Amino acid sequence: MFMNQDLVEYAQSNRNVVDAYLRRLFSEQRPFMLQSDLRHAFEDVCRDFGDGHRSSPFATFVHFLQDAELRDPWVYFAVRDRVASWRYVRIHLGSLVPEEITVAEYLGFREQLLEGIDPNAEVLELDFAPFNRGFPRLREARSIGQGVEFLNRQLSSQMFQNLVEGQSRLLSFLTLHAVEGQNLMLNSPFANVEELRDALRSAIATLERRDELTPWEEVAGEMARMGLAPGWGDTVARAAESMNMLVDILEAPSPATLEAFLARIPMISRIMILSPHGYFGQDNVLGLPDTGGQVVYILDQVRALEREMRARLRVQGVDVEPKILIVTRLIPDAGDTTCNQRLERVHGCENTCILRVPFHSQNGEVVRHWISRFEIWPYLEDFAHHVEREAIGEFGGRPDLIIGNYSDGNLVASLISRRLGVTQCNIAHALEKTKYLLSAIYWKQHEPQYHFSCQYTADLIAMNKADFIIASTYQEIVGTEDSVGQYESYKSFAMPGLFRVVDGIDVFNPKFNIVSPGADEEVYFPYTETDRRLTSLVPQIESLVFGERPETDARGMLADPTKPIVFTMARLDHIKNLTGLVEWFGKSDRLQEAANLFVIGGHIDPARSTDLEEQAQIRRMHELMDSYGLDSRMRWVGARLDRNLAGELYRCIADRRGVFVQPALFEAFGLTIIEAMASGLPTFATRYGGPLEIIQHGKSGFHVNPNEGAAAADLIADFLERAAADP
Ligand code: UDP
Ligand code: LCN
Repeated sequence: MFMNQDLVEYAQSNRNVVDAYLRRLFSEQRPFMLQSDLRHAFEDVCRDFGDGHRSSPFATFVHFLQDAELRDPWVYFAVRDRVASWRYVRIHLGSLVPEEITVAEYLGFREQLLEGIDPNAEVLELDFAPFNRGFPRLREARSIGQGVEFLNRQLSSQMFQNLVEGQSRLLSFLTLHAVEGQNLMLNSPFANVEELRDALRSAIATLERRDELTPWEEVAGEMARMGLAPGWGDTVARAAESMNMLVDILEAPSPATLEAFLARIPMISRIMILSPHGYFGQDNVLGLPDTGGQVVYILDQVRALEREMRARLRVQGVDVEPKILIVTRLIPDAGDTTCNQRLERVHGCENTCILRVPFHSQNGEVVRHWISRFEIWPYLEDFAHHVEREAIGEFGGRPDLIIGNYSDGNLVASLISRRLGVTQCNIAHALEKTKYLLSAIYWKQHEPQYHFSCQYTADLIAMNKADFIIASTYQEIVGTEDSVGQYESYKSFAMPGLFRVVDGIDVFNPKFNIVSPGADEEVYFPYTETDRRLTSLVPQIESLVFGERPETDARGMLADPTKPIVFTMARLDHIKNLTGLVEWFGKSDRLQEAANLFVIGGHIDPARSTDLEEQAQIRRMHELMDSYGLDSRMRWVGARLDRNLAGELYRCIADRRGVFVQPALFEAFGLTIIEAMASGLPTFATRYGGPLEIIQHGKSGFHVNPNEGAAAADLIADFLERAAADP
């Protein structure tokens, strides 16, 4: 604990050190300082006052500082002494002793200092904590993200402590339970748990007399007379096993049996997945603005989900066909994509479709053109109404589960799931808040371009409304010891003039569950598995990389095709920092000596882009290629590759002893990283965000700091030089 007696005593008996530290901070003449600035300043003080102070309580305090606001004679500090644990402290230049303050006081000072908000003005303060009162929460930071296991333990211990109540709740749930109007598990109202237990005992005895593989249908009549409906299993052996589990739970519930039994109960057959923004399609869309990993993730997810739901329903003997609808926006002027089609079957699925619903302007007209994800907020409420109606029509009723994706999809999921009373799951993919430094406090500056006022409000509503949230990594929820998690950043923040959030989300809530995405092994497999390789695609890939086909949308022609290739591929937006990588390459003679650079992203002609940010990046890319004279050492292609071609491309780069670089300023997860790694490419990825958890630096790849381009270029050059000497 940082705010202990030791710290206060240290400050009292080392007033000169604390004074020197504060004065050192003030000497920068900045109202706001970040973690690295605060640590550097203390280094300077230790140089003057002696190394002994490095192990003092004050050093520990400084180590935990996240940021500071300064206005003579006060410094206000945000202190994060472990993941998800925040305190606020201020020190006066006169007293020099740290004193703890509330989060509201801290945020109030910040609003006043950075945005000139009158300290006496009325501020709308948001506190979500009371809504979770009484709901179980995790205690240990290391358990964050394992909500389901925790809830199963809670549920079984509650049942154990109050067996009678727990049993009767389970009984009424099993009595009411139905899927698509079909009664499952129990079909007669048992008067009490004793009666249920008796029925289960006789049913088990009956089932165990039959051959194990006898189908449920053959015993269904007899079971129905005992009060038991389908849902226990497709064969008598499986049904008896499920019934035995319930008998065990009614006797003494253990978390493992409860979890296994609940997992067997068929509950879900119709799922609606919402992903409004971007171009949601199966072909020719990846790499278009706002169209990347989320689309890949959902298409992979539905194939797996449909298969899994069908298998689970079958093995429980339930004759219901699962159905999934991916709901997105219909874009009439959809270019060469299928985003103008209302309904599209998903390849590789039997009963999964993309349903597209248009946006309407205020006068009710259909909006024809693509709209950036930052501009779509005004359309979403109307969109939600239309989606609700159309989806109910397609399903023939309500879905069992609604999954939102990204801020917009999660908001629409919140609106519809509230109206329909359906369970809601959120998947963030990327929360914009941590991508842009100080984006909440300076929201007004960003507002014309990004509308964070809408987005962060939507995020708060949706993350609090969701029944469960799937995160890709632990750091997405709570960051690391040094960096703040994406969800954690919603705990408390100020948007001056809009609202002040004193408790926006509880990351200890068991609604958080980590399920990391993967790369489809059919598409992304090691380059060494030669018999699976799609060799017919190689000529097309060679022409992409070496530019023999002039019609390709490309710039640059590699003069020495024998060199290894530094490869990168992403949507061409500012945060992806592809232009950053080009600049590192342009400035590094060593890297240019060791390799060629190959970039896939955006368009070469800015006139072909409809997105302002992409247009700016295209112009920047041309400027860099011109100013560093890169046309013979670098090739840049604006292409939408289909999945098989992309998979084979990574492997072809590996054949040529190349590497993959993901240079983003921040990356929420980063599917390209796992695709490259799965293909066998040595991978260098940003140290900000998900890649920190995907890659173990120096073992399974390398982290690069996107703000230190020269060091990143050296790291890559070192590797290529070593690999050249020792293939
Ligand atoms: N992608 C692609 N072509 C492109 C850019 C991206 O096929 O020009 C694919 C890439 O292979 C990956 C996804 O789009 O599957 C991007 O996902 P990632 O998580 O890396 O980034 P996002 O775009 O979601 O931020
Ligand atoms: C969006 C992103 O920006 C990526 O970091 C993720 O990998 C992708 O979605 C899939 O979740």
